[in-house]
Amino acid sequence: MHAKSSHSIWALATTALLWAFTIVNAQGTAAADHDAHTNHPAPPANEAPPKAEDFLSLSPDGKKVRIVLISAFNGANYGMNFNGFAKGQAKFVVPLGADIEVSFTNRSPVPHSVVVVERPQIKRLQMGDPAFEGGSSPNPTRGTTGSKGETFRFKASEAGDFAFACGFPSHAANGHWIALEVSDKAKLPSLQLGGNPAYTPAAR
Ligand SMILES: [Cu+2]
Repeated sequence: MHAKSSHSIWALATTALLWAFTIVNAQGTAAADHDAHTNHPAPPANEAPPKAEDFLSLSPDGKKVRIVLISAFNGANYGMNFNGFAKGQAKFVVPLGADIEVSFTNRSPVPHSVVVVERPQIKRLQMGDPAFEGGSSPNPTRGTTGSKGETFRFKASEAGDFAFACGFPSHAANGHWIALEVSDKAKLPSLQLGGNPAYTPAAR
């Protein structure tokens, strides 16, 4: 009797433990799913192909280069893209000395930002200070999830190979960057998207 009773208690305890484990496990799975969803959100509904003329223009007096950068433009590279491109597969060229105005928006709930850096910086986990004074969105390390947009301006005062990189830690190293060349030969800015011919806006 005594032995049987203790066996029953043991069986009950085991059952209770199994229940607890099942519940915890179910919650753990739900949490993991939630994390995966947060880290890799479904591609935004916008699957229209990117058009270069939407991202590059000249001010009416032709003196200012206007650049539009949109993070998570589509699902490319898990949303870690600018205008649908990652890993340097889009390239802006701007003339040396040009005044640049960048309008940045992020379509994702995952924070992103923009920092202009020298090309080798993209391999780092932290982007550090911008290569040109003013050349980043506010708080690039924290990034933004706001859809209202952020504007910043800088002068392309040195020729060379640069990048528009995301300043959120580890994003650039994971491909969240596109190329920026400051050219002492180019007279007009241009933008090449993937394998398409480079687009040059007409001076108006
Ligand atoms: Cu990013």
